[in-house]
Amino acid sequence: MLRASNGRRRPTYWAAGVVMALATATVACGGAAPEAEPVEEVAAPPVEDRSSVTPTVGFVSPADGATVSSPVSMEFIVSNLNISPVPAEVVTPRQGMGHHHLGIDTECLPVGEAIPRADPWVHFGDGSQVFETMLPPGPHTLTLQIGDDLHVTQDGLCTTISITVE
Ligand SMILES: [Cu+2]
Repeated sequence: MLRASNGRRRPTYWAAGVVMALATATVACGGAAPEAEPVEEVAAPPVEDRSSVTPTVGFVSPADGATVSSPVSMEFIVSNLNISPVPAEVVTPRQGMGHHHLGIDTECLPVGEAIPRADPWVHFGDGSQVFETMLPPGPHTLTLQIGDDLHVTQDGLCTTISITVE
């Protein structure tokens, strides 16, 4: 029996390398609304009850009516309020946060007004509570007023003292 070896090559069947594209596409079936992301409950900052806790601002020094020498050293204090540097970007002022403003020879501004960034006002947007400045001899009025992150004056947060520089 003669084997057919007449050079006829047997066809080689290569397994077709079919790459099955995994159907990762979870086809969005029309009508099926995407599941809503679970909303994390964020506790709202506690609203300060000002009926029992009233924020105040004042001078630690100099004392009202004091006679001092120049340069005049000042120290500010608040209670029931957080003194904080102003954030780089402010959209909404943070509740219960503020910074000092010193008005030299001027009175308290009305509530809800933006404190000017100009004389006679000095902003302490870095959150500092001490200051030293030269003042000419004679009587002076020093006004300390809190502004929020947008430098807007707040109800009840202003005080004025009188000093004499010798
Ligand atoms: Cu300010």
